[in-house]
Amino acid sequence: MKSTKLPYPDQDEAAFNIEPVEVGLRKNRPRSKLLAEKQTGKRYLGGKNMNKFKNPVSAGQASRLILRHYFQALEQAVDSDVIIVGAGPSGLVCAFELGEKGYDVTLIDRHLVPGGGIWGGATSFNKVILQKDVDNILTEFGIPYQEDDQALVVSALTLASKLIFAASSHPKVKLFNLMTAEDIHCTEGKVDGVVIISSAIEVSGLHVDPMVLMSKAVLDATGHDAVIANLYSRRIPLQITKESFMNPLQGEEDVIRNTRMIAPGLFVAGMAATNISGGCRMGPIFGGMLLSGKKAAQLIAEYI
Ligand code: 48F
Repeated sequence: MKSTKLPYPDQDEAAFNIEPVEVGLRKNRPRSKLLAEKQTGKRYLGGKNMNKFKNPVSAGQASRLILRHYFQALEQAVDSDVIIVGAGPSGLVCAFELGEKGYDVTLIDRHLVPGGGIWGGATSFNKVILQKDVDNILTEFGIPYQEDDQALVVSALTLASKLIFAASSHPKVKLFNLMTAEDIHCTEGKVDGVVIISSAIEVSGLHVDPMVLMSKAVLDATGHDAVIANLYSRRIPLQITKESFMNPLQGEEDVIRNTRMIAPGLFVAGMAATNISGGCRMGPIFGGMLLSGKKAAQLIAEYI
């Protein structure tokens, strides 16, 4: 019977085992390999060695490391300087800015993938538009842009991933996805913590108690729902005026102006700020969101 060789190493490993030959650096070897060899001083051996790990990781080792490091971070988040609820553009920028100022920041988002409303651009066309005024912020975050018709055009995917990277890799910021804020902690009228629960438990509707993370200030960056501001207002009524009609020229300035402290220790930014202060809706233009995050960081730093 004729055997058919399948092009996968696991199925026919011998076919892929290329014996390494000790030759010097040859001119016709790919540049990337030559460079790697030069830097490491080791010969790139090709096929055979790629099938083996010199430092394999076992399942138990992986579980242990994940638990150790996740709960280490979560324990540190029990007491931080600032808790930011919502990792959309305003929350991510604020977290990074506060981290840069040296504050310990806990950033939580209820979704698996942070980034909020950035990813889909406008009606799923994945580009977003920003005012030329914020080109310095894009440069700060290493986000490439194109200038066209007096505005900046950016890939929604790049904007989301770069902001997430900047916040989640910052040593002063702890970002927890799949974590929902379901209430606020208040001491003598001052907001000083957030009640959290795993999003999986929240979605399942199981009867499980949440737990509390404490901080000196809390930022509501939950977008349209302004979850935290509304939770506060349920107990101590705030003057809440819902978002007004779509008008980006107006709305982009409203969102920055309405970024503020609304109760002792409680701040609002982004669409949450618009949605409690009657600001105009602004669609896929993001300069206001970035500046709102920056302003929130400045106000919070002055407060704590
Ligand atoms: O809505 P969102 O992107 O917030 P934003 O910073 O930006 C708005 C823009 O994306 C866009 C726009 C541009 O002109 O209007 O809509 O105001 O992101 C809000 C984040 O908060 C999370 C949610 O998953 C999202 O990623 N979030 C909402 N409720 C909770 C929450 C909650 N209860 N707990 C934790 N995270």
